[in-house]
Amino acid sequence: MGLLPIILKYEWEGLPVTRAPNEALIVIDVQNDFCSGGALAVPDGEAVVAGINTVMDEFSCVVLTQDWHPAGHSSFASSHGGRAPYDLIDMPYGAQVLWPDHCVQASRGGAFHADLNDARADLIIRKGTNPLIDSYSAFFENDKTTPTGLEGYLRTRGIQKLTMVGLATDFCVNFSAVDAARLGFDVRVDLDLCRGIDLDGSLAAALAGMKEAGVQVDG
Ligand code: VGL
Ligand code: ZN
Repeated sequence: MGLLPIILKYEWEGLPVTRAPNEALIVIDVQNDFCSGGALAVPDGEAVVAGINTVMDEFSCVVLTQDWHPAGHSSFASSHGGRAPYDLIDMPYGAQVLWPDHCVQASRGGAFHADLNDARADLIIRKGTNPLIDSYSAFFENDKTTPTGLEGYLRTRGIQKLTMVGLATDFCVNFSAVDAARLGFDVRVDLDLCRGIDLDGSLAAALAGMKEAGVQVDG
């Protein structure tokens, strides 16, 4: 028999807030480049910010991820002569979509949306920092083997249940959710607080793939 979950009650600005201690909110890539006016703008991307800030109060642990590429990253079309954004190429680790330059380390585009409550973050995990490998997932780079360290962080905190929100539904949210489910976490994706890119049916494929992997997809 497992341990009974303990619910902690907090008072915050006079409001009682219930936070389950073994649950984390994983906020994927709510960065300027994925919002309106950004280099890789996800339609309506900034619409998720207010709701994400609100829902943070329900979680004892909040993790933010940040796409964080060095200039000249191998996922950028501009790094491959004769290639255009959204072309597909073969990389040593498999197929890779080429993107406009985005989320370059320390650029304005790589910063979190100004209204995101990043002060609430317990952990900020940066990914896509290896110049040669992209990283959609918050858990593994696109080679599917190099870990980011997030799994160890969550396990050592005793966290088993994850809710994922953010950008983009069909890329970084999808890869993160599927990896988390495969690692044995209980994973929920709240679609109200996600927005997608939808390249050639990628959104429908992602929704089907997440459900297939055992992710609870709702909202
Ligand atoms: C993402 C494409 C490239 C994402 C990141 O956050 O979904 N998509 N880099
Ligand atoms: Zn990226």
